[in-house]
Amino acid sequence: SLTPTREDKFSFGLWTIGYNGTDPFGGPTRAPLDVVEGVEKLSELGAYGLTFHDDDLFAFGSTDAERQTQIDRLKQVLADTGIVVPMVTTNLFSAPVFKDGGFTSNDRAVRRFALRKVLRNIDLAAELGASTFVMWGGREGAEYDAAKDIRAALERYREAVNLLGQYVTDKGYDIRFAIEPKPNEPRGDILLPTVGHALAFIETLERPELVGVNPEVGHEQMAGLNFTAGIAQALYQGKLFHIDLNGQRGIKYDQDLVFGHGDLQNAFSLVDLLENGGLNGGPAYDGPRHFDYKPSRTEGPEGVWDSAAANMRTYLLLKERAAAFRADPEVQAALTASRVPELSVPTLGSGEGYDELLADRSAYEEFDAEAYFNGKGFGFVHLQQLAIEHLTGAR
Ligand code: GLT
Ligand code: MN
Ligand code: MN
Ligand code: MN
Repeated sequence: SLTPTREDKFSFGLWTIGYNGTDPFGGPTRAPLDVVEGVEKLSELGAYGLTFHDDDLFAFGSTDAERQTQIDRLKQVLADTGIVVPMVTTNLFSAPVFKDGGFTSNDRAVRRFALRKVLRNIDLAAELGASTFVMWGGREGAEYDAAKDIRAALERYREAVNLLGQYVTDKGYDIRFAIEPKPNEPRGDILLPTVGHALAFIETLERPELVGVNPEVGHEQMAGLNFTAGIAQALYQGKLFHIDLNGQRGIKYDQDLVFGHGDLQNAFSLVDLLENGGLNGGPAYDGPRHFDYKPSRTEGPEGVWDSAAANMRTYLLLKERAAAFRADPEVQAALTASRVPELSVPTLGSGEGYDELLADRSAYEEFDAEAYFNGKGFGFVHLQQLAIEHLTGAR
């Protein structure tokens, strides 16, 4: 069905529906959104979850009493609506003190303050039952090569994440961390710029099992990368702890469009992967379908809710189209003709090593590569056209 339900696990950042339209060139186009109204609206639209930064809920510099009032108001509306908080994250980028980063600022006092801010917010995440803690390090980076010792910065990043892993372990919190890569913006270059960089970094940690990735569609596409392929690798490595869905059109500033309003073909293959798993099997994703988009600056308040609904509807449309794609016998035949299933067959036979391979004359001495190839193609274009026909509803 194209009507979102709680089972679809759609969640939204409070900063997404609450985005007031401010950009580097001009001020807000919309009034501030109150969290209670936001949660009520999401609930009406069929979402199941709300996520937030500390500073989305209570302004940076709030007193303890102000902070508690907002937490209580959130808890009440969660109880009233049944909306859950699957993920929480910390703002280490808006306050001017973080202009050179939080965990990796050259200024040690800032790094210590950043850690305290995160520890406090992890306690809140645990209190609200969140199981994922996202770390987007948008200010962790530099504009100038002379400004940052990258190896020292990575060492401080590592020190910070190790400390957080120690903390949740000692506290017995059921929380895992998800690093969100982004190549640039607001920094000229951001540390851990892509999914691949983050996956490599995670393996250097003291508790790698506690840390995965939260890839965002637009962030990988800003780096010219194929988002679906990056997600497939994250799934392959058991590291897709969370996901930020949105739309991006090419290599430019972070657009944060509605999901599917950017590269629609890649959105189709992404939903197919998340819902149906790999073409040859392999796990699908069962976490929150989290939208991290910005309602366009041209929109009034109704446009905020139109766009929130559009994210979910586009996802569900693509889910229907992907199911039809998989179920189509012609697609199945095309996949076989393209030898897609054959990639699951190990290259060596069981018990075979290099000795046996070297002894197999049919693999080399008697393998006539030209005769074998004989001009034959893989038929990928036909297969892709079938995908397009399903995507456009022609089949
Ligand atoms: C910020 C960023 C997003 C991150 C959020 C989590 S904050 O809006 O642009 O991509 O997911 O910190
Ligand atoms: Mn973005
Ligand atoms: Mn963003
Ligand atoms: Mn994001």
